[in-house]
Amino acid sequence: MTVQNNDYGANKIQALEGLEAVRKRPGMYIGSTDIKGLHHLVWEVVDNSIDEHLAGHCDRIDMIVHKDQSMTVKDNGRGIPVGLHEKLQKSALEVVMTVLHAGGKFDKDTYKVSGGLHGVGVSCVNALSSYLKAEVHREGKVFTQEYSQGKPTTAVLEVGDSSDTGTYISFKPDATIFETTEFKYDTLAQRLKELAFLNKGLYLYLVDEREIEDDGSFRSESFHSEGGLVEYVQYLDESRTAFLEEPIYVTGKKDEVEVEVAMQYNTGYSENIYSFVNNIATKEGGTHVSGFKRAITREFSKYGNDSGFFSKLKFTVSGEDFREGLTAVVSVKVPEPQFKGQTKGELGNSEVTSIVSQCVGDVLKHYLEENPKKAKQIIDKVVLAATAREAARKARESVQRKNVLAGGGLPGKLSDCTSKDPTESEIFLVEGDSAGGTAKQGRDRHFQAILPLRGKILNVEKALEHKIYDNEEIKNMFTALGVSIEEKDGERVLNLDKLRYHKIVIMTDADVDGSHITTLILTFFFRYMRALVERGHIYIAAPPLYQVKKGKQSMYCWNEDERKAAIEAYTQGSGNDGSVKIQRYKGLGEMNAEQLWDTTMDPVSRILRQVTIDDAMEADRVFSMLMGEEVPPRRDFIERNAKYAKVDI
Ligand code: 0RA
Repeated sequence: MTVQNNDYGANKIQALEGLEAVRKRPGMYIGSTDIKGLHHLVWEVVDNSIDEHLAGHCDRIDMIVHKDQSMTVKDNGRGIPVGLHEKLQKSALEVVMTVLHAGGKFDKDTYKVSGGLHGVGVSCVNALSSYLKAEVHREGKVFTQEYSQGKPTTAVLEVGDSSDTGTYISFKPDATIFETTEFKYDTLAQRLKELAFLNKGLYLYLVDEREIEDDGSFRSESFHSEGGLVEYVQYLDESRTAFLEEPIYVTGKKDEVEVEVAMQYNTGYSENIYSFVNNIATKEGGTHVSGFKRAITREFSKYGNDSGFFSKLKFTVSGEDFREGLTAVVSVKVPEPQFKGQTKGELGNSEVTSIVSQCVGDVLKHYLEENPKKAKQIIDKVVLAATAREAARKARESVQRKNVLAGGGLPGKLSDCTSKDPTESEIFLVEGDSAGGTAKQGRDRHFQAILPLRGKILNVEKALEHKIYDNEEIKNMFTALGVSIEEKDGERVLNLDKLRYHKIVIMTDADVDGSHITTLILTFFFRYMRALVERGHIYIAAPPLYQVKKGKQSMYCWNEDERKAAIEAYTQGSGNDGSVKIQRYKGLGEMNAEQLWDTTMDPVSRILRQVTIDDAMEADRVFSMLMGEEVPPRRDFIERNAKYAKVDI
């Protein structure tokens, strides 16, 4: 019999609790060392400043990206305490910056995130930075301390006087740890925008000293929202037509759980619920979203039944009928959140369901009583949704039945692979028959299938669900992929049990039309096959933009820098670039089968980008903006993005 020696484990953990542990296994603390992990450093610092805001001591945060890829985050909070930490006989500042998990020991009254990856403390950022400087304005003075890889290189120094308070953290991520150290403006801006909506009243500023505007100033943006979640919902729906004059707004608090919700109905058909726990997005929802849905179903059902609006219906109204054309943001603050699910993006605390349900239910009940006209309009819309769902079910079942009667055959246009093992099989969704033909010749038929998609795929923004099953291309996609939509407890679910390929690759031309088609296909996946995106089955192929040739040598290039480097490499020595030929690929059709295989399809040399739910969500937003009825936001979007857009619109 073996006896587990628990003491050994505990001691070992103790010994590893220094910042060395963070450097040894960075992934355990910040998730990864790729571009995502890099930005995680920023959010770790900003989280601390946001905590100061939540505690009522900070209304401004500045973020500055410097030319050398270092970053400064400034806040006007209380400033990290600098006094002596009795037990460790060091300045509290040094303790916060150099001892793992020390930050939380000082502050009370704020919502700390114990699950997920946030909340590991600013000392982790210090450990993973080749250089860090903390500057504290407090008690009328300015104090600084500098570090390298988490170790102090100076004492805590008093360097001057100050009439305000705050904390400035400047850090340079350690290039020996991170795969890339280049911060992305769009990633920073997008999250700051979200944080502004989630924390009304807070001023957030972003300055990027790496990019100079035409007038000589740095690229910069500010983010602020007085309306908070109400403005967030209005922003999310800016290209849709609102149903209610103002979004319905809910706030409440029970047992230390804070609830804040804004919701609006629009004339569209999709359901968009965005949820957050302690300012962190919960992509997979969880108990707070369940509570929200429960309240909607309960209150509207009761109202619809009591007022007799549902009495003539020949079928039942389901939960999702109440959420058609609903856009909502559900934000909760939970003292000790538990995160579940594959990506830890789902709230697990069971007590939160009834708290949210009660808060939202109270407000909804009141709203329906006070606004009978609006209530009737919403109920009419729900009845329409239920009717449409019934029609969609019939259309879907008819298509599925016809397919079974026809022998359950695969689409004629599909060139299937020979392998029957979904885990090794791939399907390329290719724009146009001619590129489809080239792909068919170029592929490895053992594991690669080709489905050409012809013409404009149905504009899913305006189509009612039952109409999409009339569309050949869409029917082909369902049958080729082997997925089906089924109903369980009145909710539509995507059945992936018979999924025929684990990699679904969208392959379009590297031009404007191609990127539109990609947006269109992504929008379709986002709305009707979301589970495929969530499980990471969707990819985008990246064909090269150029081939640079000299004699028998050639190089494929995916961007301008590579093109310049290739020309440089071929002209060196000869001083004669006349023999160098550059071919610009605009379409897949310009490559022959062998070239397409080498550059875009061969698993050894190709570049595939896995589509995240964020990408799909953004595609959906861009798509509804470009296709939607409201023209001004579309024009505004194009103008705002024209300068920085990577694809021109
Ligand atoms: C510990 C205690 C207090 C504030 C902070 C840390 C603090 C940390 C960071 C990190 C970035 N900005 C920050 N601002 C504050 C409370 C201080 C007090 O009670 O005065």
